[in-house]
Amino acid sequence: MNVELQINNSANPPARFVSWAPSPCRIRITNPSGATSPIVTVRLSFVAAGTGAVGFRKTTSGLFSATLSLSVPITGVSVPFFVAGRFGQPSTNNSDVRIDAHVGAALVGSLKVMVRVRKNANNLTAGERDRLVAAFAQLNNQGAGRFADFRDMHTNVTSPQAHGAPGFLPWHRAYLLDLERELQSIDPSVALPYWRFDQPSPNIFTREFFGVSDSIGTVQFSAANPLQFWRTDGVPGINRRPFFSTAVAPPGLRTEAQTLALGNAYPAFRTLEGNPHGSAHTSFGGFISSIGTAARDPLFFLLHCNVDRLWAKWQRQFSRFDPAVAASFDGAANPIGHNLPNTMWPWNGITGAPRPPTAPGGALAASPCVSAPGPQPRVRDSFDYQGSVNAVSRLGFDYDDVPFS
Ligand SMILES: [Cu+2]
Repeated sequence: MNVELQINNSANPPARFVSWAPSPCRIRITNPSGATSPIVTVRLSFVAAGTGAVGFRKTTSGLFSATLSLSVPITGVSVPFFVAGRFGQPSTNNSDVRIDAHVGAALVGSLKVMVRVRKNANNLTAGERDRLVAAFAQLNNQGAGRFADFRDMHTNVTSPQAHGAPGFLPWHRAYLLDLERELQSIDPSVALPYWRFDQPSPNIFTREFFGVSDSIGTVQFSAANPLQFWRTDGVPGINRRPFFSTAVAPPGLRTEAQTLALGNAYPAFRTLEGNPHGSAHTSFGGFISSIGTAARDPLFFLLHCNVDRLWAKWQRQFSRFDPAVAASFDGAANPIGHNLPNTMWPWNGITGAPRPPTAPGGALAASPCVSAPGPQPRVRDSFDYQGSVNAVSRLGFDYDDVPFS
């Protein structure tokens, strides 16, 4: 007997990535030989080859468990189930969890998955760190790669699409997701990590990772670090001048607890755009210190990943995943691109005032694992990132310290 397991309802190996949010999966019998009844009991379990661990459940609610028995008809009809990463036990390497299907003592199917979530960049393994910088460097490709589109999405001209209004958080969530999917198309084991700018993060500011600034702000890398070839706007290298000791956190930033205490309605929480977000940017001189050049520094994406994580934590704390709940957003009449039903530039391809004159990069990258937010996301499509309000809204990422709601 043989079964086929599909993760994220796909037979495609690139779809074999899970996070804390449940992945819809299915199983069917492809070869019924040896079956003694029209319905076979198949038992799912997993074997950990590394740090990753998963759980199973049969229905859209209820607890996950380490094993699951399913009644599967020999006709070949698919039976649904769900897999999720076990919170606190993400993978460090691709395919480090093997899911097995047994009928009695016989192994009838098996495949490998990764519990892939966004982690604190300060705590990555050397392997995770090296794969991330390699993917970033390849996306940049010494200035000739697709990274140029991401740089061009975030400039002084395009700034009103993304800043100073309620769409700040939804826009940057889509922006990070688009970049992360491009990194994953280079190396699917990579997830964008975050820089917890309210905590010391000495391991980020090393020559092996995001570099060490010299006295004039030129970022220095080790001989093995491919970020040494980084190039943007036709100019080699990164200029970044920390105004703080990189052994500690920058002073004067709201802590995570203070940020989450800004208020339970979005208009209050959104003031994080100034502090800690803006304060984290201006804790440096150089590219990352101003909107027009910030995206020339790859560290920018780790800074923003933490801003997005703070939003995710706030959403969880106050149940603000549903854009239809008033306090989840600021429903006033906002500029174009900052209202829930508005499509977001540049993915909508719209050019000409009040949108910017160009729309770099085309549609938002598709994922092998999830269908949302679609190629031309609206502001409202950024909210329900775990699909906890509506499963089809799941965006396919999670944070190591933000459980599924
Ligand atoms: Cu920005």
